[in-house]
Amino acid sequence: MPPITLLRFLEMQKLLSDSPQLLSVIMGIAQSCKSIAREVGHGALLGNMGDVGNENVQGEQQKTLDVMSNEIFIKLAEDNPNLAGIASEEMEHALVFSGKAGDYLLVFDPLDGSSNVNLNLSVGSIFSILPRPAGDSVLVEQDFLQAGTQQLCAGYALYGTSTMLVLTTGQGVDGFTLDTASGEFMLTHPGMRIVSDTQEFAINMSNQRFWQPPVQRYIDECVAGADGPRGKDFNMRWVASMVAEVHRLLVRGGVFLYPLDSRTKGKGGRLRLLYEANPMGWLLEQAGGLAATGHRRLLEIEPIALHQRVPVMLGAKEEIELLLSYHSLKDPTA
Ligand code: AFP
Repeated sequence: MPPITLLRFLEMQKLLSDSPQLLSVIMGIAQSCKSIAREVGHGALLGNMGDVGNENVQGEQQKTLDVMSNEIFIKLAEDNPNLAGIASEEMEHALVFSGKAGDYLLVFDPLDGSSNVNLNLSVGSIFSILPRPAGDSVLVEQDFLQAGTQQLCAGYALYGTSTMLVLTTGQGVDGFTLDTASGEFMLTHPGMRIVSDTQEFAINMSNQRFWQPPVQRYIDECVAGADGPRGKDFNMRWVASMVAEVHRLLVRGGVFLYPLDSRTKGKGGRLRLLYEANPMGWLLEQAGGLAATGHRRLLEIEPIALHQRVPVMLGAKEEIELLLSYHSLKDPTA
């Protein structure tokens, strides 16, 4: 089969005939991610690897490339008539384009894992397209607070050894690699599925003393390896870039955990629901995996705030189900 471009693939998914407006937003996101890939790749050459010297709404040091990536998405939204508003990790409030009658909202983390950017480790952009709520009322920030089940398209760009775009529109997960010669995203990973068996877990082990008992038990059993109850050895990875971790799950399986712990309990967790957990959670579900908080399905959470944080457990179905079973026990250590 001849190589297929992203546009041709989406046309084959009937997106063009069913909703050319949604297709134009997806293609706009792809174009924005190409621009971000270029800025990230030239960051050191253009002196853009530093911090801007202030914190973002998350209380995190904002990097120059965070701001540049955010501005690239804002430009996309300003230019695309189908986007009525956007919300970003880097902006305290949603940006509503009152003069526009667009049918879609875009929420995103413009440069996830940016604390890695000057280490030349993989970083990425995470995006999620939501429907503009029906009715002709003026769009307000509350309209962005939609459960993950409402997403129309979700995905990420991975700025790694190659630049990839991985997305779902609810018809499975497909991956595209940027051909820098043509500037086209080419279909290279059709029908990505997470393998059910796994020997790999991703968690920040330095937080172990803060974890709740169910997670302690699950990780202890993985670390116990072949001599323990799992009867096999496990490998551990932690890149501190969610996009890279999720991509690894889709390519070779495993679990990614950022659970609630005694430090983050007051804030609800570490990772953000709308533009990190929900898009990644939908991708994992579409690839045959599960996405949970420990007690419930991630995508069913009704958001109460734009930057709401949640515990995140993503990955192979059997592994997440085992974690959920430990969370349901009165004494998880039994
Ligand atoms: P940054 O975007 O601030 O680098 O945070 C990345 C992230 O949100 C997610 O991509 C990582 O999985 C997680 O944080 C890493 O958290 P720790 O730094 O606590 O390990």
